[in-house]
Amino acid sequence: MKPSVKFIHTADLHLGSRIQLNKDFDSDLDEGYKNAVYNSFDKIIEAAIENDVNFLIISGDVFDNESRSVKATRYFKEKCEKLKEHGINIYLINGNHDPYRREGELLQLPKNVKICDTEEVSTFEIYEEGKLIARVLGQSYRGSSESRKMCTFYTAPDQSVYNIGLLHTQLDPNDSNYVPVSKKDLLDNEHIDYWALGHIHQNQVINDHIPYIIYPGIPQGRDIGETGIGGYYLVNLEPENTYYEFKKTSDYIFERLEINLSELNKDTLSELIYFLKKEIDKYYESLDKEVQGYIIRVLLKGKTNLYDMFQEQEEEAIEDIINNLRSYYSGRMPSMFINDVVNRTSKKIQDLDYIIEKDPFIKELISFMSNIKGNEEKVEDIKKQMGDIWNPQVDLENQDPKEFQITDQILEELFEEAKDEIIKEIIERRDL
Ligand SMILES: [Mn+2]
Repeated sequence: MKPSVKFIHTADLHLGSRIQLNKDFDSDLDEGYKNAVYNSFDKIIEAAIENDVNFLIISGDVFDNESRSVKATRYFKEKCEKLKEHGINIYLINGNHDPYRREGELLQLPKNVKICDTEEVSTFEIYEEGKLIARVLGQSYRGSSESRKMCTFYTAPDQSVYNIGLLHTQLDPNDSNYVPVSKKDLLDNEHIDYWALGHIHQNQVINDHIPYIIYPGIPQGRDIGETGIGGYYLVNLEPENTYYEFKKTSDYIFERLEINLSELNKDTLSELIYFLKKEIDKYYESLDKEVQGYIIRVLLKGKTNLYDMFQEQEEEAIEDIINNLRSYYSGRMPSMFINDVVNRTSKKIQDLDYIIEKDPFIKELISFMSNIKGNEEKVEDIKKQMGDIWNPQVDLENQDPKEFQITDQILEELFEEAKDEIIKEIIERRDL
């Protein structure tokens, strides 16, 4: 029977980066935001010691930058030294953000840090009390992109112990930037029992039995593109009692909150703000209170009488809403920071249902547009014509909030908006 092995699997620490907010960090009050990325790694180190794990795995992107920040490197070194005192080794691969440095690391890292090679797969044998209990295999990025299909070369001499493979990949066989492999490629490799993946910043379990395929995600999200709670996996591989648990680490959580204004039959900004506070209060009550705070993007949606007001002075109106909400939510525990408010509302057309019903042309137009939505070829055509700022390739690691990525949901919304706009124009120009 294989010996049991217990370890922590993390990835994408991005040390040296920090939370990005839609404001300047100005006071001691912001210390929490400044240190959150470091704090999340502290929690991982504490957990490794408390759980007395056999080792810690980091599947790439320890550092945010190829050049490494001195502060981040110093910090990482100290934390690794702490694990060394407890006899815990760290096995890591370099990812696309912190590829191998020819000139060496900035600081000499302690001996318990084992970095996988770039030119071939490194295999580390893990011993406890003189007995082999597991193997860790991995290969590092040479540069900020990596087109080698590395997982093919992960071969273990035998299956007498669990073999754990570290890989930094987007898990997309067509993406040659971040190791082009598919889930099937990983399943087909019979040598590996647990694929410890890194690169995608959302935690996800791709395969929940041998071979396990798991992304731990980023321990602390840094912008509105990295929503949800961050953490790591505590893993215990054992013939009769295998388990893996997601453990939370983020102090701050980014979330998007959609608020539909269709039900708000009011016309003034003050009534809107009152309504938003009520909606956000309800949302706040529903949140997990075991964190330092929340950073929220408020998305205004739906058909509203306030549409014209937004058309005329969107920038000032949004600024006014943000200022009001920020002061209303200041001083709470957990904290609640309104990062931004995005207006995606559309115009309310009076008696629209009646008009559609009575107007054969508009009725025909709507049915024509619904048919397009169901036609894959036409949808692909439309995607191509949307222009360069729209990125049809969704980058799962860095969902840049400033870049437009065409997900199915966004495309659906665009169709709806386009439909509304066309109908609105027709009706207004006819002067109905
Ligand atoms: Mn990363």
